Amino acid sequence: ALDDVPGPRGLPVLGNVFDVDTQDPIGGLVQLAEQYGPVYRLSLPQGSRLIVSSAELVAEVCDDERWDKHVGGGLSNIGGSGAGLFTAETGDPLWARAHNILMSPFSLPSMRDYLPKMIDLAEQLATKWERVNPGEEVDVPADMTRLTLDTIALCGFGYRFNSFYRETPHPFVDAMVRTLLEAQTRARQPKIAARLRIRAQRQAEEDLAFMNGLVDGLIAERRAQGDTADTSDLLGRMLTGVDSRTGERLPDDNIRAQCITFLIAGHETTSGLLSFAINYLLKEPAATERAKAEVDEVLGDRAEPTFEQIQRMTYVRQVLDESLRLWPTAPAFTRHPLADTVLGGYRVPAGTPVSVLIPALHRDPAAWGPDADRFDPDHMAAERIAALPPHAYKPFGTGQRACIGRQFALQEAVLVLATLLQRFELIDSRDYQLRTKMTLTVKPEDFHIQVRPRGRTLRRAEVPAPAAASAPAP
Ligand code: FDE
Repeated sequence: ALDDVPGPRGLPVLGNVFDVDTQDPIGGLVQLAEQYGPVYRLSLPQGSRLIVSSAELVAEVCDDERWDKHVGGGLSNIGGSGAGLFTAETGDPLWARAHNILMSPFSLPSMRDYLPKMIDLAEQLATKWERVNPGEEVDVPADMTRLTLDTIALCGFGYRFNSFYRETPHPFVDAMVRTLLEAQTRARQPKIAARLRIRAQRQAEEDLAFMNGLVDGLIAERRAQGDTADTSDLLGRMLTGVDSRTGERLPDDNIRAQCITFLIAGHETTSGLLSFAINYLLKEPAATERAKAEVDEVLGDRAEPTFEQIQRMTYVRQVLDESLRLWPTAPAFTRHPLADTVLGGYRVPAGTPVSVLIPALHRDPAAWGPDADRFDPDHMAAERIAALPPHAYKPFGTGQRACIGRQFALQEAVLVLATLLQRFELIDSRDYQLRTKMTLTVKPEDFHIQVRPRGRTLRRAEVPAPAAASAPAP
């Protein structure tokens, strides 16, 4: 039974809350995995939860026939915003409808449509870094967050947060972060305490109303544009898309929930990915040289990479894949068995939450070799990946509930990392020692570098001459 699963012995009532380091919850959970093994149990105020980290056990819980995503913890507390893809139950008909409508706009071929917009934001970042005076530093995670938030909003629904022109976050971002932190706080508290958080509750309602209002405004504007409205971005595709199985469309309040979901799911994770990758490159000059050589060979002196060029930068992609191995920025996902089952020799009742602790899974020497803890993009070479046990690498979750934004995040990240390598020397001016911080997702903390332009002149795509200049008016 569950009680037999090893794990820290909790105090009555409080369970293991104090065994989980709240400053560095993921590091704490990884340590417990080293101590208790590939499956262990935490007793939390909400009940028991298992934590698994071996490829063998992860393969079990990834079986969509017998297991499903467990929507719980902080997520289910995001009250009111309806259920976007991330927070919906798999059995919710709106999850399936939205999933079917959104699969195509998030597929690899669709990434071509978003590339010009992604380039727009990559150029804003590069321009900012070009204008830094020698000796001044840039705040890597802060700028990556500006970049990724603005990118998903522009590609998603044609909105510009203009984060590179602001010192402090856009009010939408403040509202979003407060909403998510409040949801996490509530998840950690007994129900009574949550009910007493009246001020926080009022703030949460205001925040939600503000976020909904902004997105509703964008939807109303699109509808008002009628036939002339952009149908190529995510919002356009949601407003016009029908579920091919049922012929149904998405209701407006669900479209709104999806927009907010993309902002939340798409920006912190991708920002962390780019920040970790830069951290690792600073510490591995050989990998940096190889990545730079590839970028120079594929892009030469051409700004604005094409879709095909992005596909060809496979070593840059390996750098990112390897960063996601050592620091998957969404570091866990949770499943439950549909019926009573056996996992690792223990009986597990239906519905028990079982979390996959991805950083521990990704550092298993049985799968990755004796240097599993080392950053080496060769770990991600195609032939190494092909030889891995199934389910040994899961940075984007699993099965039908896997990350729908995977292609989006990877195209954006390859584009941005390549742009930076093409144009800058990245200088580890503080001899940065990686420290992570978990807010909504994991990111390097207090990470500043210097950048020095490589001083090359780049060719830009030819802009056709304006018609008036070539054809004088009659
Ligand atoms: C999802 C996701 C996941 C799973 C979770 C669970 O299972 O719970 C994961 C792990 C992830 N995701 C991860 C990631 C990383 C990165 C970099 C990302 N991600 C990115 C992105 C972007 C975008 C836009 C997104 N992303 C989105 C999303 C969504 C919507 C989702 C949900 C899906 C379903 O249907 O469920 C996810 N994502 Fe991610």
